[in-house]
Amino acid sequence: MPGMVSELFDPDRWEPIERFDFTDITYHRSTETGAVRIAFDRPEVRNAFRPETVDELSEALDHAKRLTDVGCVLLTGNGPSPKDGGWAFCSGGDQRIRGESGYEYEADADSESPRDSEQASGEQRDPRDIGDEDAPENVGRLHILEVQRQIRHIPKPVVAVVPGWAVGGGHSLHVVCDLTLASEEHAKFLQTDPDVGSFDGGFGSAYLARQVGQKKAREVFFLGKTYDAEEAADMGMVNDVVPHEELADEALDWARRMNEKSPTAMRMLKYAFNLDSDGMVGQQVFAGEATRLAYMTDEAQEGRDAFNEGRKPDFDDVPWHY
Ligand code: S0N
Repeated sequence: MPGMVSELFDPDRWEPIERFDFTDITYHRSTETGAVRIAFDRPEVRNAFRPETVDELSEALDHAKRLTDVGCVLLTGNGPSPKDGGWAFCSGGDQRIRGESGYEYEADADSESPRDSEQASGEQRDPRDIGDEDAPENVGRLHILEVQRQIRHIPKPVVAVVPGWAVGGGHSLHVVCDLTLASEEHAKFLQTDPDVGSFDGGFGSAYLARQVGQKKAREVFFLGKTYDAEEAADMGMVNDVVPHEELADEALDWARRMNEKSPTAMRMLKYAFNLDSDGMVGQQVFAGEATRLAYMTDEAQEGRDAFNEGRKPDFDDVPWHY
């Protein structure tokens, strides 16, 4: 059906976020609850990502972070493939445009790509343009890792909604999400990194090992077995499995449930869960949140006011809590 976002998409429950003109993803907000839906939209290549895709994903996540009435991000893949009906969450880096040091932008500098014309009309910033004419146009990039960090640090849960293949860098993305919901019939989980000479030595492997244990994580990478949704749930890397037709409704239901909870408690919990696998960066993020809360107290405001008024702060009425 022309213009259809995905077979698993009810246009009555979502509205497009129109300030962006994305080509590789779709981006919607719920008409019912504080949730956004970000979906890979390259079903003909099992939703493989190219640098353009990663830029768009990054922009959408940054936007979703700033939506103060949104408490949940659903990350999924549109489908099925118009070529063969196959479903995918994401099949990782697009191997067709992998250069010598990473993934390369497809449009060359002279081409009139949609992004180039947007740039000319001033509609949308091109993330490649860093305002330096001497900068090389097409250096290989691995910036999906930056997106992984965005998913870790966005102060609201991100749910991987997996309608089909989650492979390679796409597998790592589901690993890094807070929760994973999978299609009973079509979801499949596979690590091909060592088949194509790449390796996610960060969250994709080490954090996976925290989820499924060392032996299983090594099996995922070293043997490259394919796991169906039930097997992935038994291993501990998938939270729940639902019939394919119910996947989108169940995901929105999860979003609604999480959106009803205390925003502060949810962000503090997310950062608390992250802390022991984020090292001092995790401590910094958690401490930043503690500082934000402290700033809201009379005590901190007295410190600010005293400085601005050129007097000594008066903390006499502040109890030393125990
Ligand atoms: C997904 C698989 C298992 C699906 O198999 P199936 O269902 O049999 O479909 P196919 O016929 O194989 O595929 C349908 C069409 O889609 C194309 N396609 C699929 N995946 C990709 C892809 N990743 N890139 C480009 N095209 C893809 C097929 O070619 C086919 O096209 P047509 O119809 O024209 O023939 C199966 O397709 C599969 O195994 N795909 C490859 C999966 C893979 O190896 N992905 C890359 C793994 N590596 C990464 O993702 C690295 C990511 C990364 O950036 C990174 C991150 C952290 C640290 C390092 C790195 C790093 O790159 O080094």
